[in-house]
Amino acid sequence: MRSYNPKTIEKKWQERWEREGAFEPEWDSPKPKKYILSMFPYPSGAIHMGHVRNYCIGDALARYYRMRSFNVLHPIGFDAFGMPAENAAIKHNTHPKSWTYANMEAMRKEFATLGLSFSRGQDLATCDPTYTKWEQKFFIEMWEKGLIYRKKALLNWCPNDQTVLANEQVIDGKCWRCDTQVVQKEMEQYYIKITHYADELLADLASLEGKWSPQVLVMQRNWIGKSHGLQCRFPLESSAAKRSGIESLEIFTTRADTIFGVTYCAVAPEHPLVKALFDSLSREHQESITAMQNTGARERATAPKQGVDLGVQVLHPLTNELLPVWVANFVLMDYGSGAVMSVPAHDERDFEFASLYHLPIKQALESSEPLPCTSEGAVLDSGAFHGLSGDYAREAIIKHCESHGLGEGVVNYRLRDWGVSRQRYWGAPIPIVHCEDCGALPERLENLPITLPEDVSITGEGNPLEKHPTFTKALCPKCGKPARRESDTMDTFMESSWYFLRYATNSTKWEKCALDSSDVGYWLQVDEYIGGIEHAILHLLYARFFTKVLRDLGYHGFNEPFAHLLTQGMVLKDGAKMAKSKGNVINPSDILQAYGADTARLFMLFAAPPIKELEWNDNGVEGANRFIRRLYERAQNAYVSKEIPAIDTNMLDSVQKTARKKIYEALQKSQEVFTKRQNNYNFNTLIAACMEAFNALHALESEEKGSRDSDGNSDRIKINADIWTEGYYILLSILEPIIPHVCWELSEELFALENLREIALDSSALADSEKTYAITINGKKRAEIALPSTMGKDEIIAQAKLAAQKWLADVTIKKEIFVPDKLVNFVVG
Ligand code: ANZ
Ligand code: ZN
Repeated sequence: MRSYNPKTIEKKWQERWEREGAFEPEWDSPKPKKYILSMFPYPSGAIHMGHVRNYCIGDALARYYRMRSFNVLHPIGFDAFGMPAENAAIKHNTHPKSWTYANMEAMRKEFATLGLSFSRGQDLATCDPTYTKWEQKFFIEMWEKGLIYRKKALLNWCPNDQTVLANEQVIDGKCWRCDTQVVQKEMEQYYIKITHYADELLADLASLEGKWSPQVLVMQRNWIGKSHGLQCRFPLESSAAKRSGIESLEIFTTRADTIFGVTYCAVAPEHPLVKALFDSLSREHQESITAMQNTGARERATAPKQGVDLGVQVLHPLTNELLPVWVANFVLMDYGSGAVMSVPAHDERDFEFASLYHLPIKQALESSEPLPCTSEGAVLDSGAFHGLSGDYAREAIIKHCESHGLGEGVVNYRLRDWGVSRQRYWGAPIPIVHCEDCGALPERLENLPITLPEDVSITGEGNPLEKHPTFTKALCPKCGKPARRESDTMDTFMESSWYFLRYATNSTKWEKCALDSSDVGYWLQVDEYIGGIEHAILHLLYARFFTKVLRDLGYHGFNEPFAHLLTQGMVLKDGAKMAKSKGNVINPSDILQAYGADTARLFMLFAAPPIKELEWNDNGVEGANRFIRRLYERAQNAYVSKEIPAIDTNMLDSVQKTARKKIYEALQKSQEVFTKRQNNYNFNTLIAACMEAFNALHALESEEKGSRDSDGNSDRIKINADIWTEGYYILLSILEPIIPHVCWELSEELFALENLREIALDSSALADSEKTYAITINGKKRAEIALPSTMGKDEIIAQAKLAAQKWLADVTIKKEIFVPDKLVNFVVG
């Protein structure tokens, strides 16, 4: 018996696929298409198990649809800009570019050893100037449409290194390199108006219902965070108004119904009122406020509550009570109006703050729970709103404020505009030129791409582009005078926001255009997008947004890029996410070395449904390997007929029927899993069905041996061989998307077929060969018999009488009730 040797088999097929360019899509094809996309990787240098899982899922889908004669686009590339390359450059004294390109090469080799059927001709690296060029053009087009603006923003700044720090580089409020306390510094930044599209981004989520995971839809909705509320003015008490030059404090609340419980107001540390009163505050208070301002927004969210009494009062707009105004670290300047009306009785944060600083707490809603009570309740005020609750109360109070000129009902979004500038080297340069006379202007299109100079040394101190001797030197696009080129680069989320459109443009056109609208129109939407849940918000929101912007810029005509989204679960080891720090990493290359790609692929898809977490299990890997080995080694039982035999089902006995039925059940399962997206592609059930079918073929074998010994029935042996052969053909076609190498090897050997084809479902094979009948007498169950499903009614009733003989002996049958496939009842007297 020959033995299974994955190394030779896999190498043979991988070389052949490579040589033949086997997975290139057709362009300008009349065929129906499928666009299957796994999220592209960052070129870290080596793939991890999360990648393997991601690509095995995508590859199974791509291969399935290719077999069904779809034109399939299944591209891969690299999200190649970003900070890790700079960090590696500092650490290993290399250049980000050479580090990145070397890593991409290494990872492409790994993809090949996994047997992934990528459309290699569409492979792209986002750091390539041909990619940068078009991204810069998009930037300019958005700028000209008024979708990009500059605004001062607070950035993490290390005073020692004189450099801007990314959030990840701030550790416990200190610089990651030198441990200096980080401060917030105001600097001009570039913003894209994603808020302009907030309503559309929210509304179109409805069209993704049932197609994207519900969890992701919820996260996107919350991130956009549309809320209806009251914007309302609390007038400053007159001496305070005089001192600050500010008439009133504008607040935003979603809980206008709680307005009679306001006991103080709170403002963000950056609020104009704080600026106006700053000099009048004590030294100690000034220092506390400065410390709050120097804490990044992310840290403030989790920091303990902190506040300072501003020493001024405002008037409650409905009751005219005097209320103190505090600065509070949890009030954000960039949400609502940067100020809140505080209702400690009905809001957790206000309650905590009031308890800390001994501020009054006033219940405003009926409640049986202890305070703070955040649920709805009837308004306790004795005035016009008394007894109203929830939306009724809010509506009535908003109406009242509107009619008295105190405030108005507003819609607020949590979504902020997208800050896209980074003070980093390894990114796409922002194509803006600063002229002393003409201001900030976009580069001329003929000067694109603006490429990165390579003669820089990456030290981690500042942005090397800023200090580069020639990079910053430019000519004003308008007046032609010497001007300064922008040294900021773009957020790398820009690149990942349109790569799926670029992939869908034939790469032969990449020099000439950004996107080809007819190519993109043919391939989009992406039929299945597969990736990690960690991209549920930013990447997926930016990609949706960019798609809408490019639509409005005339590049294409659709609204949403990803028809379906599959978020895969994490790969765990010993219950924890694989991580170097935990020492529980299983290296894909070790598994490939020991077992081969088919085993790795089978394990990945068998161990858990794609959306669930997958626990690594050495026994599971062994089991997957054993199944493939048996499949390979027993292939000789399929007596080669080179053709799929036609099987006369009338000739089959029940064991044969069962074997054939199991095979067709597996085929049916495969169609359900793949085409109906059953339970988000629960490949595990389909693989289990294949294993069961394979075992049923074995049952046939032992039965055959038995019969050969006794009467040497050669017809039976011929039929068994036919069932094996047909079974193999079907199993190979079902399993090809999952374990392609061994399936191609066997199908070449057994059938000498060019291609594995999909087989039509033979529904007659699926019918049960036997039916079980309950036999009841006067409704009481007495016996059960199994009968061939081909048996007719009269025969069945005769058999039933035989089986129930002893209960029927002394009685007369008054009536026979027959329920097909289920039951025979005798009514007796
Ligand atoms: C009074 C109140 C009473 C509130 C109550 C809540 C519960 P969403 O729903 O997320 O939009 N808020 C408003 N502006 C803020 C800012 N700049 N920084 C921090 N918090 C701010 O949140 C709206 C609620 O968040 C508002 O409603 C306000 O507190 C607070 F029982 O006003 B509320
Ligand atoms: Zn100029």
